[in-house]
Amino acid sequence: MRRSLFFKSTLWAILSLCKLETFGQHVPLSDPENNANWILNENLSDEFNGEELDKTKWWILGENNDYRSKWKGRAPGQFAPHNVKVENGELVLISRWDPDFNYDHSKNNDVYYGGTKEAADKSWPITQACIMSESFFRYGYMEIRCKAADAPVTAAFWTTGYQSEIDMIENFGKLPIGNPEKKPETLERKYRTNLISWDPDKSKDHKNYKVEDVLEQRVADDYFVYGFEWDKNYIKTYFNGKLVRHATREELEAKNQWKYDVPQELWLNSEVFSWYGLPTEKDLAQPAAFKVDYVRIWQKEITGPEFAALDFEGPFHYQGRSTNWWAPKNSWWRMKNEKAASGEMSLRFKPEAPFKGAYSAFSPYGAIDLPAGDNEVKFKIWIDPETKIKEMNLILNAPFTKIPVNLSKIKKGEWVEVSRTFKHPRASVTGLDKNADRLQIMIPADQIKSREALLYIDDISFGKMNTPF
Ligand SMILES: [Ca+2]
Ligand SMILES: [Ca+2]
Repeated sequence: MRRSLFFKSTLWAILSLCKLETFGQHVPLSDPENNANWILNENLSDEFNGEELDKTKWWILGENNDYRSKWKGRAPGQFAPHNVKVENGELVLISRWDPDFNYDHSKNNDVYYGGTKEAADKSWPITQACIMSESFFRYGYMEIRCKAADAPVTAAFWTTGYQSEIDMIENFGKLPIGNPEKKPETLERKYRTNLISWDPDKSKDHKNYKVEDVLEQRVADDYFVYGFEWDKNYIKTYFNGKLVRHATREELEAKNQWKYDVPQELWLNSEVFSWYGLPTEKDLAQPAAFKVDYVRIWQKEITGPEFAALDFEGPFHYQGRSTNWWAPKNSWWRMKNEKAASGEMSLRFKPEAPFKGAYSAFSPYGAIDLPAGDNEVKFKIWIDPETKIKEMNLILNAPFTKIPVNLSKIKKGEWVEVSRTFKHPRASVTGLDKNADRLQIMIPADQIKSREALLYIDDISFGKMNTPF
């Protein structure tokens, strides 16, 4: 028995090694010789060959009723964790008719989850599935092998980053029974790719980049490999390894359609699109499955999961997750690549009159972890020569610590390093909710003494910080 056990475990070890070997040999279908020297980013790639979803890479939207303030789905469909499975070497994202689900009593795009515009009445009780990556990356070649659900739902593989979205695929499986919206049959064969700008300052007539290519087969008929190359100078799309589209940065910039130099995180999901027709109970008589054999992210050099968040180069990576800086639209704080003390990005403050209230940008809760006692904060600031601002504040949330910074004596028109010492009464409150520590950068409106204002902030650092960034 012992011998046979030894033999089995040796065989298992050899088989495992073979498997690793095979894994290491994956190359992009579009570049089988790997002439571009692609390196697989293991933080984001997944063969989905395990027993369950790898939670170090992914999180499930709605698990423990936590959506991390991201999105609950496109109503009436709501993302629900019981619709995410890993089985037979695949990620399976289910859409189902689900009248027993406890829908959120809120609206998305003016429609109640599980209901209609008028009522949260479970008249459209549809639950769906969504997972997101725990880390970000910047530039690369992304490939997915998948089969869309054979139902009136989407199969989407996409990314979001600061004010930007890349929909590598956003395909639609099947027209609803009876085709109430009278859509053409080709919809079921469309390979759709979009670049969406979320820039709050974009012009009203701004048009996003949206392209469609009609395939020979329906996207739900079989497994297909879709590829998207995101380079700093171009984008390319591929179908089963063959180039489909190529757009240069120059072409896209001419239409203000290039916003995609910031780190992105991955999404995999199914949604309902009411404008193509919502699924009915008959359409979802069987749960509909969007099946993903693998997602592979290659890069020419691996980026992330750590980015220089306090230098505004990307999201914070902390407690196993990644989150960006955040500022309300009317706060006028924006991350920009216009003027940087380091890297490419900095935080711009350019408010529009009339000035009122206070303007703040925020790190995520839990991303700042400082010890108790004496500490020092340093940052770089560039103030426009015409701008007069008396004071700004750096505010730590928990324990509450306000660090006023007098700006009136700072030399303008050049990057200046500012340093302030402060006393932190206790160690930062850790955690992920609103009780945890975070950094707020705040300028009260009454401190702005010129008709217009413009400044940039970069390279924030603390003398003592428990979590290295
Ligand atoms: Ca697989
Ligand atoms: Ca920077």
